[in-house]
Amino acid sequence: MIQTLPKGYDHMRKREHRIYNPAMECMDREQLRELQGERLKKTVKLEYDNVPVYRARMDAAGVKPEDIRSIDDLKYLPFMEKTDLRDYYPFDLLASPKKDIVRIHGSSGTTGKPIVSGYTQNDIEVWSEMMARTLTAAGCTQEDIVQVAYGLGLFTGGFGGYQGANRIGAMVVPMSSGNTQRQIMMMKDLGATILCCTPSYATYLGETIREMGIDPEKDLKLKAGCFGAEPWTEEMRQRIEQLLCIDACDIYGLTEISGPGVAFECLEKHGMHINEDQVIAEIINPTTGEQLPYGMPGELVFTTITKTGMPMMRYRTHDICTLTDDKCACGRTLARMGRITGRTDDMLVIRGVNVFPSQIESVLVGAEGVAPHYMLIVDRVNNSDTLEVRVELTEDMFSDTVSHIESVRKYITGQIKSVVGIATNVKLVAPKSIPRSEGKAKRVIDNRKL
Ligand code: DLL
Repeated sequence: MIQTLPKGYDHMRKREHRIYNPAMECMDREQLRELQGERLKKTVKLEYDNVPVYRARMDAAGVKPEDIRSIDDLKYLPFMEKTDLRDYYPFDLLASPKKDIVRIHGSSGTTGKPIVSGYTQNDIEVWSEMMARTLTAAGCTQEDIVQVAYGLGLFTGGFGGYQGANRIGAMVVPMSSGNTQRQIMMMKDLGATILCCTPSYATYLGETIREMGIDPEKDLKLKAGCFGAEPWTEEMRQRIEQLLCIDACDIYGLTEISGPGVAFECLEKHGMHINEDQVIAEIINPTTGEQLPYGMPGELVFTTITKTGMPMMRYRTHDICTLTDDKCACGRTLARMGRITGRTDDMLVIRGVNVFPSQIESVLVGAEGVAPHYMLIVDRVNNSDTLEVRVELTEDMFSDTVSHIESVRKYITGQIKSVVGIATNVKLVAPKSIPRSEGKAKRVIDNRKL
């Protein structure tokens, strides 16, 4: 665990909260539920009237649009899945005429065809608003310079960052991902104050900045970052904050529900506020589909209530987290989602034990002598599953004695065993031997599936 905070860190943490749209972000929760109910009714009618797939699903479930009278009736609606987006690719889920679709985004996912989402001009506005709120919560104002190092293209990260900053009136530097040295040169020359990229790329940028002899506190103007698109841990947050001398805020979203900005952290960094006037969030039991109360972990499900191009009804994200509507010190009343602790479909089952990569990451990022660059390699040997945890040594530790390195290995092996409950083969490898990522990191290779 990183204990010491860099100079200047404390005052950054105490920066005052800014809210982009207080009327929506701080609404009385009863009033918010009413608004959600009204918007839900409209969206369900739009879907039923215009999308044959929704009409057939609702007819099969015996629900008509007029049966949806408030947000309490949400539970009667059928679920949508990623497979539906593949099956009805590319345009069969559009609820508006194709001529009204002004943009397409997509994500490749891990298997097969991409999934795409169509946006009307209304949807672009809705999404820009969500991203403006997101950046504002991280401290962004019109005075800021926002470096967008998420990929710009079909992926929603780059455009999302661009639109939000643009809506605020900040100066946007649309770098896209990659080209790390140039990225850092521009960051320094232009005096970027806010960074948007994946947490794995933020780590890579931070390390490269240090290697180039740049002191983030003296030579850069960065103050905060909005990092998401992949799972990360509290330990990783501390590492990024220390490397870059910034506040690192989590940001969540998915292509099917607009993109980044569906939920965002404020500077309290106690979970991500969900833009509930635009989406309804539920947590369900992934096996039974039953709604679960706040505080219980389960699968996150979203229903869009303002989108018109490709609205989504009860979309199963397969992401696992908990929700809370406890008061937040920032003043927002929007409920918050906790960190994504895993996905129902990236959970590894090793010799019958459920293992989430995030559990292993939290051990590795907190351990002394290793860098937060790792891969998990799953295999089957003699009909038994094996899990190799390959992690890089830090430069210092790499040149240390063999016996010290072995004691680090034993310590990490023990910690992982106590967290996930199974024995793993921990392999400590040379610094920089694990491929770096400029976008979403690929950390698991499951050879059992080959
Ligand atoms: O990753 C959108 C995005 C871009 C979010 C930039 C945040 C920042 P997709 O490519 O469709 O969209 O992938 C969505 O990524 O279901 C989660 O599994 C994962 N994910 C996104 N944000 C987070 C996060 C974008 N903050 C999928 N923590 C989602 C953990 C995240 N996982």
